Amino acid sequence: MKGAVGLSVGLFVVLYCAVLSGADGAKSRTKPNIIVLIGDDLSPREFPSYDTGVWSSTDEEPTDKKHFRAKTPMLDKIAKEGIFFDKAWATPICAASRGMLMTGRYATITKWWYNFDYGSWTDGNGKVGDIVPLWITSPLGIAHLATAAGYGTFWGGRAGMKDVNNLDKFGFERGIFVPAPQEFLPSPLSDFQIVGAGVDEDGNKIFVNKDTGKVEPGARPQRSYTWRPHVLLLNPPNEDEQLVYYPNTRKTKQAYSRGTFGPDVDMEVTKKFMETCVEEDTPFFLYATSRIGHKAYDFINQKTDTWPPTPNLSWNASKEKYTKEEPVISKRGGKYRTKGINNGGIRRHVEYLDYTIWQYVEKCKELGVLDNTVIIFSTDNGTKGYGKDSKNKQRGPHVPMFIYAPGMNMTKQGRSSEFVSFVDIVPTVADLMGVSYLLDGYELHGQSLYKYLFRGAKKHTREYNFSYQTRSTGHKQLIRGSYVMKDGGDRWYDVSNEKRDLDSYPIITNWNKVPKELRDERDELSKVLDEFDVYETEHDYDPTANQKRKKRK
Ligand SMILES: *[C@@H]1O[C@H](CO)[C@@H](O)[C@H](O)[C@H]1NC(C)=O
Ligand SMILES: *[C@@H]1O[C@H](CO)[C@@H](O)[C@H](O)[C@H]1NC(C)=O
Ligand SMILES: *[C@@H]1O[C@H](CO)[C@@H](O)[C@H](O)[C@H]1NC(C)=O
Ligand SMILES: *[C@@H]1O[C@H](CO)[C@@H](O)[C@H](O)[C@H]1NC(C)=O
Ligand SMILES: CC(=O)N[C@H]1CO[C@H](CO)[C@@H](O)[C@@H]1O
Repeated sequence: MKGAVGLSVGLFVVLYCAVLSGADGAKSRTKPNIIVLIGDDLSPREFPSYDTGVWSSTDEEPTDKKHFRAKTPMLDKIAKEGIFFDKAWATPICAASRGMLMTGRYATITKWWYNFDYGSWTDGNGKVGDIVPLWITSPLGIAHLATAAGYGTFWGGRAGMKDVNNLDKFGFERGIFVPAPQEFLPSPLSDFQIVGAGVDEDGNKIFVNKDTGKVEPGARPQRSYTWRPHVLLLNPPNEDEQLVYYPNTRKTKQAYSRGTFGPDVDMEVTKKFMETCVEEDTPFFLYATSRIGHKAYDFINQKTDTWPPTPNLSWNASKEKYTKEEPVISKRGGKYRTKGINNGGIRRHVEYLDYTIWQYVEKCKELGVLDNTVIIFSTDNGTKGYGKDSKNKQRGPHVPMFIYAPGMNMTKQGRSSEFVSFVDIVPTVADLMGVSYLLDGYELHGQSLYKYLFRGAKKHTREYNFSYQTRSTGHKQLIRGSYVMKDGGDRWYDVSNEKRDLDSYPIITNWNKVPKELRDERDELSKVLDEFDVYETEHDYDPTANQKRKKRK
């Protein structure tokens, strides 16, 4: 395992060392394996289990046409045998959501307010950075807890941490990043790329597709994360470097081609890690941050801002088995010929996530650990372009969430209308791993789902859901309670009756005409908004903050 983290805050060095040498460091097979899979930019309505009656067509417009609807046999099964939440909230944007998920804290502490809006910081040497790293604001992250609990930790997919030189500081033992963050030098391997090639006569920047040699009008620099992907491995076995480009072995080099699909590479490396953990009798924690669902440049059809093709899948219902076609992509005269792949679109991405979950389940079965594994599936924020205004109602922060733990006696099944937030994941996982005591005196915003999911508690204790939206145009807070919801446009809605589409809530214009409980809840929620309305005063990171937090309790 790679070593401890050099933290700038004295107290936390002490805490962290205590954690690493803690009593729970012992390996134990009784601890459940945990898989957290996060899809990218997909709203609940894209998942048939939610039965919203409406979903996205390929061109982002809402539709009820079956042709555009994803088929998700695995998630349909999980929705029945496990649990799925219809009021799960993240934030309207990926970096802020990932910050919440990895720390259990809101942006008031993480300082990860928005994709282009982070707190700045001063390190021990007085140097100021523009983006304070999460491992500074929140030194006890999800992987630190897992490591302390004796888990093997793996991070697969998209890092998105703005901190590529310090990926080790997040506490993961191994990882695979598809693609490597843009800040990295282009891979020396011939992955698909669009690169700058100087300027034209009028001084406009020219971009060239390296594979076709063609100039791409309106393009910007791109590295592929789907076909022939740009991949980095974190601490791969038998390598000295911390970050190594994939493919890195004779076998993987031979197999690497235009028909290599990023999520498949990701899965292959992840499965090896699962095998190693089981062989070593170590429980595993997988944090899989897929880019599936994110719109991108489609190198095969040379289209910008689309959901690129995926390998064809077919499902055999009686065998509960997916079969994937082996894709072949060849080039003739600047055009690609393909076999075994579809035309892309959002539904194909949702289906590939379903296939991904099926693969985890199958691998766990094969390794004999499925009855001791918890799978949590969600996404980072709503579908891109949904309403073309992520300030609109809950479209930004509202995400699907499924939890499946066959063999662990979940005391709840089916659809749940309890509130659940991304900040609840850290305390839930800590309970499952048996290390929640490490969080004593450490300020968290999340509340564990453990008693609700596994001990028969009637309700999850969260009374409302809260989220941020910040942009250069101003700081917005979104909140939803049992009766009312405020969106990023400062509009209030009556949400006392859930709508089938999870969206068409009536706006409240006259508070005198609504029942008293709505007004009362508005007043309660307004107090919470005030309490967290510290964007102006607590935007940046204060190096003494963690010490103060520790002392408070
Ligand atoms: C599914 O699997 C069963 C059992 O092996 C087989 O009989 C059936 O033909 C398969 N169905 C399809 C559609 O391939
Ligand atoms: C794979 O997808 C392509 C494009 O959608 C389609 O033409 C082909 O028939 C598919 N193959 C299978 C086996 O579904
Ligand atoms: C989700 O985040 C992406 C950026 O990652 C953004 O483009 C998209 O509009 C967001 N979706 C919603 C509904 O806010
Ligand atoms: C689940 O419940 C069964 C039957 O009540 C029991 O035998 C088993 O030990 C329980 N498993 C766990 C992990 O609690
Ligand atoms: C239900 C819920 O999330 N309650 C929390 C709301 O926020 C306050 C302030 O952080 C907490 O004290 C509550 O536990």
